[in-house]
Amino acid sequence: EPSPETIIFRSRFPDIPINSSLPLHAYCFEKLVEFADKPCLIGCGRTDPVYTFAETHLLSRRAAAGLASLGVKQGDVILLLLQNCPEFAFAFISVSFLGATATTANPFCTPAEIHKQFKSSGAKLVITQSAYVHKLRGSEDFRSRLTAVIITVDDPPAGCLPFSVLAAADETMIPEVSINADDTVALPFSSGTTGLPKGVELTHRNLITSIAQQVDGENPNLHLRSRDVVLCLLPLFHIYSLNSVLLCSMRAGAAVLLMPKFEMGTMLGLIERHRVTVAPVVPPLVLALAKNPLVENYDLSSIRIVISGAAPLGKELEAALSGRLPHAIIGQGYGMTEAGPVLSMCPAFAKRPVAAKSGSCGTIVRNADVKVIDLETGLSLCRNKCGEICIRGHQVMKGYLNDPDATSATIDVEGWLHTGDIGYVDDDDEVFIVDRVKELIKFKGFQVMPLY
Ligand code: AYL
Repeated sequence: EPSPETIIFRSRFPDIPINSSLPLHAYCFEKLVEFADKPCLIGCGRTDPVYTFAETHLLSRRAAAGLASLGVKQGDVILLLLQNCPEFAFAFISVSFLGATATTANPFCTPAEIHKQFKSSGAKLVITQSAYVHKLRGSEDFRSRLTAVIITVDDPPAGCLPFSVLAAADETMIPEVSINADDTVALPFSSGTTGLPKGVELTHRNLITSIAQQVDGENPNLHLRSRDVVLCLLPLFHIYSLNSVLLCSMRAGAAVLLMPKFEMGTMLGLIERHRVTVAPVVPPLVLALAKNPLVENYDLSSIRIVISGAAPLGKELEAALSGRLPHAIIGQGYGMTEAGPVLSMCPAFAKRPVAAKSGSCGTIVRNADVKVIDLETGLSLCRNKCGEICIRGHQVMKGYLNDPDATSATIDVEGWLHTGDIGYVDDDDEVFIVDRVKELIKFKGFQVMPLY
């Protein structure tokens, strides 16, 4: 009996050429000459330091040379345990230069959770803040790993090195490495559809493809311009912010405003002061922006795009925020760490915008296939029928680190990533999520590590 044809859905925008043979840092800074003197990173603190694209590139190269002088080699893993700060960006890009891998962890995790990630990722070196060093040293096992160096971005406690050892290195001393597009550059942790947190191997090719699917081409799905100021409030240790905020902005020449933690008044003041134009958020932040009376005291008229992702956004909430920000386009992105992460994005964010329906997660990203399968039979379903969403493309993770069983349970032999999300694709190629079959625990849009 011949098996029925698979029903495949595509973006409502045409495919684009994507050159994913570059290393990630080279792709992100491909237009360095054009953007050199433009702001790339804006820190916040007493002074709001600004780093241009040229300075960001230089400090990342110095960090790469500094890490190399501390013994970090191609293929090594370093752990970033940081709130949002410019050093996060320097360190992440430096890892790409070295052909190494960055595993990113939430500094609010417990010492046991952090230790578990440290161990299973095989990290050799940690970049963190002095306030979190006790979380690393609390563990007996960590102490016994003599190779682990700890660097802090602020004043280092005894036995740790300051970030200035990296920032002061000679950028011409970066070792020459030959980076393969399928080498892992980022290793975020996710529970996926099955059980405990696992390292998600995202390669240079995966991330370049995902960034390109969002911001490249003559009609980018997410149109970031070099005069945009993008709010980076969501934590960079999570792939949503790392990819869609930091890396997409770098590629597009936009400035990123880095906020280390959420505080409503501080955020509103920064949006007003820096004329933030793009605000990537999660639904609880949409709620705060829509309902908090403090908002009335600030001028938020610079915001032209609000992206909500990582959890469902109710129609009423979307409408409430729209009432408060009448000039802004409010829409959703739908992602999953393992999917590189973006599966769909609001078409109203495009350079040539197309209105999206309220409640939709946007159109499928370009250069990717989506199918919706029946949970019982596994057969693909037609439009407007609910089933499990599956995606295929070069943005999908290489696999779970050292876990071939979990990988093959998530990515099938034909390359389809099974999301564990239930939804459908409508007549206009818009994706709607209605439910979840996996046991992923989310709080305020972010995964909660289950107890081991
Ligand atoms: P993870 N609506 C409903 N559920 C969502 C949405 C959404 N818009 N986005 C994500 N989810 C759920 O790995 C869904 O269950 O990555 C999905 O399988 O922490 C799960 O969250 C994945 O959780 C963007 C926009 C990234 C969003 C993201 C989300 C990354 C969340 C980049 O541009």
